[in-house]
Amino acid sequence: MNYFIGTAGSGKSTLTGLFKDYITKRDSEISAITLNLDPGVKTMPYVPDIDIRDFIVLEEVMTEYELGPNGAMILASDLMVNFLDDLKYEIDEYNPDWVFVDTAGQLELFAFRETGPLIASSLGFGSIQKAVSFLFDSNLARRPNGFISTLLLAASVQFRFRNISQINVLSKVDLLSEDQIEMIVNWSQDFQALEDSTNERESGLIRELSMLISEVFIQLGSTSELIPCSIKEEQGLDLLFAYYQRIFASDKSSFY
Ligand SMILES: Nc1nc2c(ncn2[C@@H]2O[C@H](COP(=O)(O)OP(=O)(O)OP(=O)(O)O)[C@@H](O)[C@H]2O)c(=O)[nH]1
Ligand SMILES: [Mg+2]
Repeated sequence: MNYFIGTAGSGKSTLTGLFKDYITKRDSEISAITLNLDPGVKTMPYVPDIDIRDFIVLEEVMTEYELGPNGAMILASDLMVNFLDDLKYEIDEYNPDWVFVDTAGQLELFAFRETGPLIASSLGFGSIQKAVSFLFDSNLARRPNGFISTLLLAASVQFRFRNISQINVLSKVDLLSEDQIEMIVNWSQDFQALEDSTNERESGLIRELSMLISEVFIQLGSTSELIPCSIKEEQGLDLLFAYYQRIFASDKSSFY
C-alpha cells in the first residue's frame, strides 16, 4: 500500500494513475488498484477504483455545515475516518496485490491533522506493508531555498508517519536539464553541496535561514536519496518500483 503525498500540483494524481498501469503492464499476474482520498477534487487524470467522494462530497459538506471551501475541506478530511470500514470493505473486495493511494493537494490536511496517520494505520493493519512516496516538485526543488522548504515538509511527513518507510521522489524532471537533476539529487545526499549552492545562489535573510536549516540536516546525517521521475517521459518508474520492492521484500505475496 503506497501513499503519494506532496505539495499541491506536485503530480500525485498523475503518478497514482500511471503507476497502477505501469505495474499491471509489467506483470499481468499482479493486481493493483487506486484509491482516491481527496474529497475535494473535481477532475482527475485517472478513474479511481475506490473513491472517498462516494462517501463525502465537498459541496454537500459546504451546504450542510454552512462552510466555505477551505473550512469544508478541513471538515471533509476529518470526516474521512468515519468511512474507514467502508474503504476497508471495498479494498478487500478487490483483494489486490497493490493499493496506490492518492491524497489531497493540501498536504497539511492529510499529513498534519490526525486523519492521515489514522487512516494509514487502520487501512494498513496487520501484515499489510506500507510506504509513503513524498513528491518533490521540480518546479520548487530547482532552487536551494525551494529544495530546503520541500525537504522540511518531507521530514515533517516522515515524522508524522514514523512507522512507515518513506521514499522521496523528484517529480517532473522533464522540466530540468540532466545537470540540474544531478545537482538536486546530490543535494539530497550531500548537504555540504546544498550549503555551497545556497551560498552561491541565495542572498540576505533567505540565505541565512537556508544555511541554518541545511546545517541542521548536515548534523542529522543524510536523508533518503531522491528518485528522479517524469510521468511525461515515463522516466524513473523502474527505479521507483525497485525501491518499493526493496521496502516490501520481506513478504512478496502481500504488497498491500
Ligand atoms: N512536465 C510534467 N508535468 C507533470 C508531470 N506529472 C504531472 N504533471 C502536471 O502537473 C499538473 C498537476 O498534476 P497532478 O497529478 O494533478 O498533481 P497533484 O499533486 O495530484 O495535484 P493536487 O491534487 O491538485 O495537489 C498537471 O498539469 C500534470 O499534467 C510530469 O512528470 N512532467
Ligand atoms: Mg491530485
